[in-house]
Amino acid sequence: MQLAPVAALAPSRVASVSYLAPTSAAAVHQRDASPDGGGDLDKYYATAQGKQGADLLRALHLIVRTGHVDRGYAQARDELFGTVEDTDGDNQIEDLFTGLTRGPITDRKNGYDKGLNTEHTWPQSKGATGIAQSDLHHLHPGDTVTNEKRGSHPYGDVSKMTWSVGEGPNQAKLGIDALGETVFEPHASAKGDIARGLLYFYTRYSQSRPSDFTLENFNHELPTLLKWNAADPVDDKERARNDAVQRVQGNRNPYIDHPEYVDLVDFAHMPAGH
Ligand SMILES: [Ca+2]
Ligand SMILES: [Ca+2]
Repeated sequence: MQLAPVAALAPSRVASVSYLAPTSAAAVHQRDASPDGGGDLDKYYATAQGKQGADLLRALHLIVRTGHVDRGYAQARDELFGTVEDTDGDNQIEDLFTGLTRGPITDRKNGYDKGLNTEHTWPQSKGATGIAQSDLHHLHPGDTVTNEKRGSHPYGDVSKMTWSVGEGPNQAKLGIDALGETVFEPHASAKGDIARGLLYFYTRYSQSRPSDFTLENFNHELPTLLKWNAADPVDDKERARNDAVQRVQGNRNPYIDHPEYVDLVDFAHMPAGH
């Protein structure tokens, strides 16, 4: 697969073009310049064309598995803070939970020194282990204290708040949802990003499960994720991030490139335990 990275990564390097074969670098450049994706993305998703439901999910699973390289957890986090979360290159990094930025941050160490660590939106305790532990599509920098509050609770809409951080559009909350479950609710413009990351994670791993993989959180989150996906649509920053993740680990999040796939897969009607 020509989109797969071919060169070994140096930790914390910004020169991401060197991770790609020359033909792929050209293709990524072309995609950046073309909001509709162009022919390269069409090729990437060719085997998904015309499919829906479980057939589409299976096709997407095979697409995102192909060329996916495990760079290891340390290197993944270096890339997260060094390149993936800073696609505009201003060394300012956003806290996932509140959307507030911190900097200057150029690598994982700076980030940790400024009170950020690595949030697994699919918790490690629910199966984000092995290659999934270092899968950048579901990792984000998050405030260390807030990250502890989130723990491994599901994401969701809080009805009765018990803890919060940030003000107005930057507020993040812990509390009880309408079903009585303890959930964590981030600021509004993180909701779609988290939803698409978790839908990717399900697509990537539910058919080739890491050890300890469980749908415990996902089954509770799913109705909210579908709502959040619609309420917070894909923007240019999320598209640039998807390109950056591909440069590191060789695969893409289909729900960023093709938001309509979320409805076509019809997650809400997947067979139980699929
Ligand atoms: Ca930045
Ligand atoms: Ca967003």
